[in-house]
Amino acid sequence: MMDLKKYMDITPEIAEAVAAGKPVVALESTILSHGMPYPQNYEFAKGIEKIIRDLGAVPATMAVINGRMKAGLTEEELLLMCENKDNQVAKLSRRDLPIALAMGKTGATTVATTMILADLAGIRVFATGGIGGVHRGAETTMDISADLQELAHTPVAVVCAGAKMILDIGLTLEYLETMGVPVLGMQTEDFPSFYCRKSGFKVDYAAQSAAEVAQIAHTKWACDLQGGMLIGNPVPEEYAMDYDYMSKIIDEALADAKEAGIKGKATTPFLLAKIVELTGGDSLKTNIQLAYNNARCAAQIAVELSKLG
Ligand code: PSU
Ligand code: MN
Repeated sequence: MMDLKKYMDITPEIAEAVAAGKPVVALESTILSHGMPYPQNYEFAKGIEKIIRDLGAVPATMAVINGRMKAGLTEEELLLMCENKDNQVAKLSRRDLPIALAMGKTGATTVATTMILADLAGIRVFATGGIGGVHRGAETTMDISADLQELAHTPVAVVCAGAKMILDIGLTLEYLETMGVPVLGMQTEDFPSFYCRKSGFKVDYAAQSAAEVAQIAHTKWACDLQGGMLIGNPVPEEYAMDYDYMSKIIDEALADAKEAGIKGKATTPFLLAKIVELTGGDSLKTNIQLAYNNARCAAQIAVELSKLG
C-alpha cells in the first residue's frame, strides 16, 4: 500500500467526513483552469462548492500543487487554478500525474485524474460538466480521452451533462459499453449532449431518482464489479441551447482547430474556448448552470449512498 500522506493532502474536514461515512462530492479543476475564462471560473468554483454544502455534503475540489495531490483547496489555491497566470497550471491526465508529483509541478486535474484522487481519498461521487471521450475522426487520430479508461477502472460515480458534440457521442458510448461502464440517465432515456438535453443516443437505464443511482452504485461495488459509473444529467430546460445552432458553432470550432493545427491535449481546451467566443459568452452561462445542476444531483447521490453504508 502506498503511503498516502507522503503524496497527498486531504483537508481535515474532508478526511473526517470520509472516515465518518458522510457525503462528500469531488470536483475537478481542469474545468476551471482550461475550461472557463477568469474571473467567471472563480465565481463558479465558489458557487459549486456552496451548492454542495447547502445540500449537506462536503465539496472536495482536486488539484496538484507543487507536486502534492490536494483534496480540498483553500481560497488562494482555488484562485491559483482559476487565474492560471502565464499558463503555469498544467492540464494533468493520468499519464502526467507521476511526472507532476515527482518533479514538484502544479496542475489541474481532468476527469480521469480527479477520479484517481477521489478514489485515493475514499470519495465515491464526483460532479463535473462534460467528460472527455472519443473525438470525431478518432479512427485516424486515435484521440480518445483517458477519461474513458478511468471510468473503466476507478470506482467513482461521475455526474455529467453528457458529452459535447465536439466528440463522437455514439463512439464514446460504444467505448464505454466495451469497457463495462454503466451509463445512466437522470430521468432521461436519451444521453444528453451538454448544451442540449438530447443526443439521439440511449442510456442503459433511466434512473428516476438519486436513490436509484446510489443503489446501483452500491450494488456494483458490493458485487466487486470494479470501475466507475457515468450519470448523464440533462441541462435544465431554461438553460438548454438550440441543437442546430450549437451543431453549427461546433463545426466552426472544429474547422478552426484543424486550420490552426491543434493536436493532442490542447484540443479540448482550444475547442472549449472557441465555443465560448463563437457564442458570445452564451455557452458559458449554460456551462455554469449545467455544472451547478450536476453538483446538486451528485450531492443527492452522495447523501443517498451514505445511507447505504
Ligand atoms: N469537456 C468539457 N469541459 C471540460 C473538459 C472536457 O465539456 O472542462 C475537460 C475535463 O477536465 C476533461 C478533459 O476531463 O477536458 C478532457 O480532456 P482530453 O479530451 O484531453 O482528455
Ligand atoms: Mn485527447
